[in-house]
Amino acid sequence: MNDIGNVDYAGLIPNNVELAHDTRVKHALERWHPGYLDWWNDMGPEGFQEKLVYLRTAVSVDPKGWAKFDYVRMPEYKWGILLAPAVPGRKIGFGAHKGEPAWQEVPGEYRAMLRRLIVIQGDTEPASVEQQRYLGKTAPSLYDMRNLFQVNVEEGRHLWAMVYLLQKYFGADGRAEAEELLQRRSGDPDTPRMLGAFNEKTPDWLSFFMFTYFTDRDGKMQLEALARSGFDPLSRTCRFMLTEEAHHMFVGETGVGRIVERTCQAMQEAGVDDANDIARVRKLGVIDLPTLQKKANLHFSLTLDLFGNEISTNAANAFHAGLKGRYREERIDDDHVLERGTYPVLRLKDHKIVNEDVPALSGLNMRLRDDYVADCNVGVARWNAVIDRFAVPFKIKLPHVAFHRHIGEFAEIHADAEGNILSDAEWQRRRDEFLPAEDDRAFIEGLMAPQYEPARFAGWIAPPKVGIDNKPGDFEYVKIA
Ligand code: BYC
Repeated sequence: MNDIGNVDYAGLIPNNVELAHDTRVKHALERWHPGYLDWWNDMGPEGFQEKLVYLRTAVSVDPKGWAKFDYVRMPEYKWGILLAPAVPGRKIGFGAHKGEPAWQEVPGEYRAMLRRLIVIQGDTEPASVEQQRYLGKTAPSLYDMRNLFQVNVEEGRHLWAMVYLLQKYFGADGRAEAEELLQRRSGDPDTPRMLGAFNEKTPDWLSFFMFTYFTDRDGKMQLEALARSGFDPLSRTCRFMLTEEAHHMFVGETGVGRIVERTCQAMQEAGVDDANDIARVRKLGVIDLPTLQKKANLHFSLTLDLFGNEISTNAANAFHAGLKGRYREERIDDDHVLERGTYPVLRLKDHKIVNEDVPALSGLNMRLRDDYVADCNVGVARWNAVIDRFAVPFKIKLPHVAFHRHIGEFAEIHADAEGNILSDAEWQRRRDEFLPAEDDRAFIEGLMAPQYEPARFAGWIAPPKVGIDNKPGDFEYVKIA
């Protein structure tokens, strides 16, 4: 066994779960592997599969040095099963079982609920790879292409992470679920992915950056909540996934930030002061800020739907059972049981949006969503700081939570970005003010020409401040030739 850190890196499936001694699960995973590769080849990045990509591979779970960078062909990426180290004597931190030892096996009474959470989490991972399938063909640089593929292979690894839990702890049902995770397809009318946002298209690179900024951040929040789980293998799995997830949000935040920077710079060079003079800005070959705002509105609102209903018995049950906690549960100063107490939630009452205190357990989806919105605003402030640096009078702003919703209380109304309720007719008339319209989409798609020369970037995006793994600006992140 070639042990790098605490990871068995020698076999087909690198792991730190002693797979070599767990023949049942090892065989189940080995049987699943060819189907996974078929899925990757059919639905993973289109083209470039034979190219060498400078990727990081997790080879350890040591927080100080877990990744190794090297050129790899994507189908040969070592998708492994890595759990964060066990915390000796870990106790369940919330719910009815608070203070009891964390479970190492699935508690029978919660089996169905736990399986559902793991399957939903697992389903999002391949879905995002499917959504991003065609982007390599229009990559604005080799640096960006490499980041896309990095995100893709890691989402693939996150699927492995959930499949491991299903196959190890859920027997025949788990194996069936693992198969189905390879069968569903993003956007397919007959076999769609489970959650709405994962059936949308990611047609261009602005969408990709918005997706990795907003939707991967839902991933962060949900993984943070599952990392508190009383089911210790899920907790440890999610804790390690979070280390990888950080890069995905970095790609999103810096991607949008670099587009903002390039737009402001082009405006400054051309002496265009009015950010709303869309026609003049577009003539410069950059993405105007109002269109960028509309894309943010779209991706933010689609992602809010992923937090479920305002009032949720599922969320209450999962917390009560000790399966899914809150964001940074251990830092919250309360009893961690929540049988008393309330949480303020925005609701629709008599066709008005009002704040209502609901039982804290029922409002857990909204508590996580509020934490999410606060986290989103941090990066938005950084984008605005770039705009300020160029003294352009424009501010990017997250829309109201009632805007453009398909799940929950606000699904039945239309609201503008400020949260004013609109009639159906008014919404139809003004929709294009808030969301990308056909001509916006066509303009952005028209900009998406590939730039595959090392050190070169498409004209609508600024280069990054630093390279990946501290590589110099002309580094060949993907060997295209
Ligand atoms: N679409 O009680 P409710 C990521 C269903 S992203 C369709 O409010 P709950 C990633 C719901 O299933 C993170 N259906 O639901 C990011 C329920 O149906 P059933 C993924 C929806 O359970 C980028 C019914 O409506 N992980 O990792 O409280 C790239 C009642 O709803 C939707 C997780 O989500 C929807 N949007 O909340 C790659 C964590 N919303 O069961 C990866 C696991 C609700 O009554 N999932 N419904 O038939 C959960 O914790 C929860 O299931 C949810 C929903 C937060 C999703």
